[in-house]
Amino acid sequence: MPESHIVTNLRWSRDDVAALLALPFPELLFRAMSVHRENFDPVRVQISTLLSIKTGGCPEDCGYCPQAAGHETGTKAGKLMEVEAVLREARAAKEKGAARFCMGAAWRSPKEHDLDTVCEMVAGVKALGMESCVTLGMLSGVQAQKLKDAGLDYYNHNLDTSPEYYGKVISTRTYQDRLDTLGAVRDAGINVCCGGIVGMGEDETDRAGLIATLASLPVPPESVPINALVAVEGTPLAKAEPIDAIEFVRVVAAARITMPKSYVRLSAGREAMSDEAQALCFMAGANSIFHGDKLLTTKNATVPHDEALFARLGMRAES
Ligand code: SAM
Ligand code: DTB
Ligand code: SF4
Repeated sequence: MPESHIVTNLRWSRDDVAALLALPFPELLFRAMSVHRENFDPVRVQISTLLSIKTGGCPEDCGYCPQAAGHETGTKAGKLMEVEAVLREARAAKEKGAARFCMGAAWRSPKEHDLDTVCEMVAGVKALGMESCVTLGMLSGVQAQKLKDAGLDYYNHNLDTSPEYYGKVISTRTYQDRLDTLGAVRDAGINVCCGGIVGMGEDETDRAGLIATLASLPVPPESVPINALVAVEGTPLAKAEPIDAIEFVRVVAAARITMPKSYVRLSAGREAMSDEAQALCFMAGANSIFHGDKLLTTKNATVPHDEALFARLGMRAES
């Protein structure tokens, strides 16, 4: 692999990424750490807070997701929250140090009147002086532009896994559908937040395929969430073998090396992860987390636990 790949954003092949993932661990970590400090302050972590603004009852069949209507997970389906209730949560998140407020809805794609309500939420979050992010499913170009006009900073839309493994996890939409929405978001001038999930029974080639696809998008995502599957009872992936912590760190390191200027978010799965594994992820270049006791429907690492971990590691929230 040419050295130049490490500092410039040339396209990455799956083989390039597979070669990174297979490096001796100290070598991989050293390269990831070097790229990280060339582009970021390695002790600073961007803090986002998540809120589920519309929970459950989703018509899609994503095999990992507790919110799919077809999975019996005990997740109660709700209506879209009121704007004021969402903004109360945003204010509380700001007081706890979050710089970005991310709102998630269990939709295949937003209906027009719901999108208008979400636009009000985005404008309200912006007015609080926070960055805004939403994840609402598939979007048309016109819908993306509406969100941009409301002041949206980031749109989260994950590719989740490799193009080849995708159909084993989700049947109600295609990889190309995902890429089309990412294109609409990019064209509207909104920052892209796009990553995936590991620990869904995929192999190393699939992990390489995911990272290579993300790094080879026309413009790499500004934010790359790497989720460890939260295996939820009642979903088809409930019994998936948990990902080995070292394998997980390798994926974080590969994301950092291939997308040097992107924020890499250590996303779902921190609750089940040891402090030592999280520390390795931060060393490997993860520089963003979800902070708060809940993700969308599942538990996150608790706020006091994160505060203690940051203190032990001498790390700080990005202001
Ligand atoms: N419905 C929209 C969509 O799928 O694009 C937005 C919400 S969806 C819950 C956001 C992302 O959460 C998914 O793309 C997936 O990557 C992640 N996710 C969902 N369930 C998860 C789980 N059990 N473990 C880890 N990540 C999960
Ligand atoms: C992302 O990549 N992970 C977040 C956020 N983007 C929307 C969601 C994680 C969800 C974990 C399962 C749940 O809490 O329902
Ligand atoms: Fe629906 Fe999103 Fe869950 Fe898939 S990941 S079932 S689209 S809420």
